[in-house]
Amino acid sequence: MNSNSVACPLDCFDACEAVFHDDICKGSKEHKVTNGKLCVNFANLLKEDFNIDSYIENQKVSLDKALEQVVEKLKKTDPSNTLFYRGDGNLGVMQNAPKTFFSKYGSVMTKGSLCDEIGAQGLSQGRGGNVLNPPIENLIESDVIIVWGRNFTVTSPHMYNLVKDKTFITIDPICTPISKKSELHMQINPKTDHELALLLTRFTYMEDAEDEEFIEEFGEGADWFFDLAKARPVVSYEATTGISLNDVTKFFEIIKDKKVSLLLGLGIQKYNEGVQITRAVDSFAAYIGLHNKDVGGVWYLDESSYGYEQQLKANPKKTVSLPEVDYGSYDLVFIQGANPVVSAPNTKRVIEGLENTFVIFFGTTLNETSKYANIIIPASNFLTKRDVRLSYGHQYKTISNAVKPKVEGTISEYELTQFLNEKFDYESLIEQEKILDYYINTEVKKDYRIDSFEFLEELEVENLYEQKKENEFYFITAKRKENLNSQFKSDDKVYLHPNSGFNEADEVIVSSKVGSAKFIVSLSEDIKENCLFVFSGNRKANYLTSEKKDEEADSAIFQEVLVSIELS
Ligand SMILES: Nc1nc2c(c(=O)[nH]1)N[C@H]1C(S)=C(S)[C@@H](COP(=O)(O)OP(=O)(O)OC[C@H]3O[C@@H](n4cnc5c(=O)[nH]c(N)nc54)[C@H](O)[C@@H]3O)O[C@H]1N2
Ligand SMILES: Nc1nc2c(c(=O)[nH]1)N[C@H]1C(S)=C(S)[C@@H](COP(=O)(O)OP(=O)(O)OC[C@H]3O[C@@H](n4cnc5c(=O)[nH]c(N)nc54)[C@H](O)[C@@H]3O)O[C@H]1N2
Ligand code: SF4
Ligand SMILES: [Mo]
Repeated sequence: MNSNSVACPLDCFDACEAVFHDDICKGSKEHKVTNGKLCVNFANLLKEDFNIDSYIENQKVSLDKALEQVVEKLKKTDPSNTLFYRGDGNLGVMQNAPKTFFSKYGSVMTKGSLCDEIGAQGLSQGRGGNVLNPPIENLIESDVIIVWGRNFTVTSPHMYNLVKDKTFITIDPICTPISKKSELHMQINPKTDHELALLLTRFTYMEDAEDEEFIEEFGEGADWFFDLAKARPVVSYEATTGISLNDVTKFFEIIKDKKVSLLLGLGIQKYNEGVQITRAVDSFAAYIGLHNKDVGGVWYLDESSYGYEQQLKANPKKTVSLPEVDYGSYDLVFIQGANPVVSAPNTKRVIEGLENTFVIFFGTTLNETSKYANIIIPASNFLTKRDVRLSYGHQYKTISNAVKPKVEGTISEYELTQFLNEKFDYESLIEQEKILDYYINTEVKKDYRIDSFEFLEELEVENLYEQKKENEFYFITAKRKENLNSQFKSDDKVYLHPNSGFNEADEVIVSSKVGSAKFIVSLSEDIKENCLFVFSGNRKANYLTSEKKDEEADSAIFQEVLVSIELS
């Protein structure tokens, strides 16, 4: 074990390892995925202007004073009227510590996610709970990689580096960097992936390409699924999905007799019926036989802590759906590692809520959300605290050492939890070393093979294309190379196709049923003509999105929205 290793704490598939030496961080050569290189976001993080000051009502105070105030406030408030809200600013396992205190204290907590939960449930339903990724070697050994609703080169640059010589097929409404490296780019209409899955299933049958062995041994309901696929004339899918039958034929030419991997991303699931849509896509994958193979398989965001006994376990008494959180309905809200003013849906509603409650913000930086905080507690930065980082992209874990002395006036998640436990006479946590040693020393056996597969038998999706008016656009958000969600300097423009009728640098007001906001236009051929594109982390994007949760997973549906544009 390298005592100079540092884990990148950012929410990213790669979970890279850096080595700290002479005040410099370099990409570890021993970590298979990192392979000696770090990315622009890691560089951004090293340059980050970390907050080291505590504040009460915008006045700088000592950390002791701020903590004293937190305790006093918590003691005076009815715990059942408080909310604990955690984001994904740092994915180390030690981030789970504060939640254990707030669960004992009795705060309401959140369920669902702003991220991957919809897709995870879609996969879980068909596979009897097993949503594990195959080992990365299965990907490396495959011939063809289908990238479906995933911005592969941007959101996992190191995993991409391991497979960059493969043949790619991309299914995405946007011309992404990976689509440009692909043999085939199916520029699909948003929220029609379930239809494409059915069309591909239909062709699989016509091409005699179904995996009879898998279906026979593990599958249930394959006939029903196939019935769904043939319920509509093949040509009718062309108009709705925007994918030509020629492209479908080409798809089968490319994958014929090849070892195939499928990388699924968030793009297919940010919708009200995202669970069903994901399950339709996974059912196609099962039909064609991608599961349970020695090479290839289906990858999504893995359950990174699978197989570990949770060392920092919280048992909340009451939970609320994350996207629908109504901050103003609580007397006190504790926010850790999050920036909901930018990252949660319906920004106007979030701000109004935060203005109407008492906010304690615990983060490494000041951000759009900390502006609404009554108390700010500065968290110690990643170079100054120990941690372990598990990955949702691959099977390797990364150990983070405290390679720099703690900055005076900051406090780690573990220390804050111990402090609060003591003040409330709660049992203290076990030693941090023991928690970390458990994660470091436990080898988890992950079996990605599924015992049974239940094909999707019914599909009920309200199509956005049926609601969309001539002058409206689909609203697409995807991650940006130089940002990690809302962290670091953002690009706040809207991107439109040159045929959209707008000009470069136009000032426009974009409106949805939820709200509206002003943006500057940038034109790009990469955007599908019927789409308006913004980067995730755009400071105004979520003025347009609805807080309504999806139909099954208590999660955000950032793309269940149509927008119109006018010159401002
Ligand atoms: N550089 C960088 N890396 C990151 C992040 C970051 O902010 N920056 N964030 C991290 C996080 S939190 C996560 S969850 C992961 C997410 O990683 P990804 O799953 O790659 O997430 P997105 O960038 O949202 O990519 C979604 C893709 O789906 C496409 N898409 C949109 N709508 C549809 C649709 O209806 N159908 C189809 N087929 N495609 C569609 C988009 O154009 C986009 O290319 O990335 C992680 N990695
Ligand atoms: N429209 C739209 N909205 C989206 C998305 C989208 O695709 N479209 N993507 C969604 C996704 S996938 C995600 S995961 C969310 C992410 O949204 P959030 O969970 O809000 O994460 P970040 O934007 O990264 O904000 C992280 C904050 O955490 C704090 N932080 C960083 N490190 C630490 C630490 O070590 N300790 C503590 N205490 N705090 C720390 C920093 O102050 C930082 O500002 O956004 C979602 N929002
Ligand atoms: S690729 Fe992801 S995990 Fe690796 S250094 Fe960059 S942000 Fe961190
Ligand atoms: Mo995410």
